[in-house]
This record gives sequence, structure tokens and C-alpha cells, in this order.
Amino acid sequence: MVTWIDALSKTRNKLSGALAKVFRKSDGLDDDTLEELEDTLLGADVSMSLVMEWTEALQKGYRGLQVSHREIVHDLLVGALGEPVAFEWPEEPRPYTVLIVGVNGTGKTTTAAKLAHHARKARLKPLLAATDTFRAAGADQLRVWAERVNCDVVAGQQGADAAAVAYDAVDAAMARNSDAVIIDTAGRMHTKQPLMNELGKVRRAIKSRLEREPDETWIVLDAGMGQNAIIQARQFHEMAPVTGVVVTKLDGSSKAGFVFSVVKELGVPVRFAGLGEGLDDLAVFDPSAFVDALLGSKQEETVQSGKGR
Ligand SMILES: Nc1nc2c(ncn2[C@@H]2O[C@H](COP(=O)(O)OP(=O)(O)OP(=O)(O)O)[C@@H](O)[C@H]2O)c(=O)[nH]1
Ligand SMILES: [Mg+2]
Repeated sequence: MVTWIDALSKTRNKLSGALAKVFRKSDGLDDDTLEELEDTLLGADVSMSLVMEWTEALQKGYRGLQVSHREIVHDLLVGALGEPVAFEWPEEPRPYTVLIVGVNGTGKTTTAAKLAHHARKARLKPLLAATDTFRAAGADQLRVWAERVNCDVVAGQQGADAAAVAYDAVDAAMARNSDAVIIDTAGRMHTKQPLMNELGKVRRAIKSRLEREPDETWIVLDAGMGQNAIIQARQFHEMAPVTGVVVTKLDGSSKAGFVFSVVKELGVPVRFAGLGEGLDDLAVFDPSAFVDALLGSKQEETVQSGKGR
């Protein structure tokens, strides 16, 4: 199982030099230190507006405060990540319905399987729905995952109507008293209108059987995609209002600052993070754990700043 500390090592290494300098300053921050910090944060894919906001707050925060510099930075970063409530499967409504959307190859199918596994570990009965009917492999891939997770699966034939498969899956989940239904969808470019319309149809089909909107619509964004992912997410939001984000492939990325931009620009919480390819490599997004892993442990920090003196 990949941990936050492991997954964020590349971004942490990238940030550590500039942060160590900031942590070491005992009086105000000089222009050089601030500039280096700004460049480093931008390089880690934090958006420009957020970088400006932070450096301004840091300059102010450094004057006359009695808390450690690490604490100021920590609170600033955690504060930028929105509500600190970690996701738990709610008791109701049943079946709790999660629609997974996103562009091609971001990790939707893997995430759907990991979510089913997460629900199983919470002693729930999930059902996986494969509405990716473009490719024969779409359904097969999710069937294989369902077997590994040991959960129910409803998969459409290649060429079947994705909305009809979504309807059948919700229907099956209701008939089988499933606690959660996780609906994987085909990857689609946000610029291809017919495919985006299909997503609207899938959503309406779910609503017609469930008699309510899907409880969650989570967009899966690949951490390596940078600012373009924000544009994609906005387009998806128009067709299927997004209630949360799953950021995948954070492991190996040196641009985990992307997560801050997502929260700031989209105004929806990050619910989960993909930290690897295995079933257990999905972490409930916890702002404090995330920031701690970015900044390194306090001990590490002491050692680092000690070295620099
Ligand atoms: N390292 C890493 N790889 C991941 C993660 N999530 C998914 N992947 C990999 O990304 C690749 C694509 O994953 P899929 O789940 O098939 O992506 P998808 O969005 O369903 O793709 P399409 O259905 O073709 O749009 C696979 O090789 C996965 O193993 C992650 O968090 N970390
Ligand atoms: Mg897929």
C-alpha cells in the first residue's frame, strides 16, 4: 500500500529547498526568498492566483506572530483545501449512487474498482456498473476488477446504450439491496459534444430509476494533466454537476500542488486520491495528512534546517 509520504516524495523534494529557507527566516521574508518560493510553487502546479494569495499572507503572517513558520505555512495550505471532513459512506440514501466521469485514461475504471473495495472494507455491499460500452475491453476490465473485489457487477455489451446499462445497474442494485452503486463511464473528451450529451442521458437514466439525482458525481483528474484538467472539469460540470474530485496518479507526480488549484478553481472537495495502481492505493483525501506529507515531518524539517546553518 502506497502512503501519502511515499506518494508525495517527488513534490516534497521539489518544494523542500524553498520551504526550508522560508522556515529558517526569523524576521520578515526578503524578496529573494519569496520569489524562490513563488517559482517553486508554480513549478509544482499551484495556480498563479493561489501563489499570490499565499505569499501575501506569508508576508503579513510573519510579522509579530509567535507561532512557528512551519505552522503558518501548514495552516495556510490546509485552509486552502476546503472542508476538512474526510469522506465516509453515508448511512443513507440507499443505494448510495456514485457516477464516475472524466476524460480518457485518467483512471476512472481503476478508481471505480478501488471505491468498491473501499466500500467492501467498510462492510458494505457495493455493485459496480460498467457503462463503457465503446470497447469490449471496457466491460471486461471492470468484470475482472469486480472479481478481485468480490462484488456484484452489471456490464453492458459492446455497443449497448450506456444510459440503459446505467438504468439496469441501478435497478439491479435496488433489487439486490446493494448499499452503493459505483457507475464507471467511458472516457470522453470534454470538447466532443455528442459524448457529453450521452453523459447527460446516463444521468437522466439514473435519475428516472432512482427517483433522485445520483448522490455523487466525481470527476477523475490525472495529477499530471495540470491546468488543462480544470478546463475539462468545468465542461463536465455543465453536463453533470460535479460534487467531488478524485485526483489520480499522485504517486510519481512532482506536481501535487495541482490539488490546491483544483479546490480553488472548482470549489468542490477532493474526496479521494489515487496513490498507485493497486486496489488499496486509494486514500480518503485528508487535507492535514496531505499537507504534512508535502512539508515533510517536523523532525525532518529540524534536521534539514539544522543542516543549512
Ligand atoms: N500510478 C498510478 N496509476 C494509476 C492510478 N490510477 C490509475 N492508474 C493507471 O492508469 C491507467 C489507466 O487507468 P484506467 O482506470 O483504465 O483509466 P480510465 O479512465 O478508465 O481509461 P478510459 O476508460 O480508457 O478512459 C492504468 O494503467 C492504471 O493502472 C494511480 O492512482 N496511480
Ligand atoms: Mg475505463
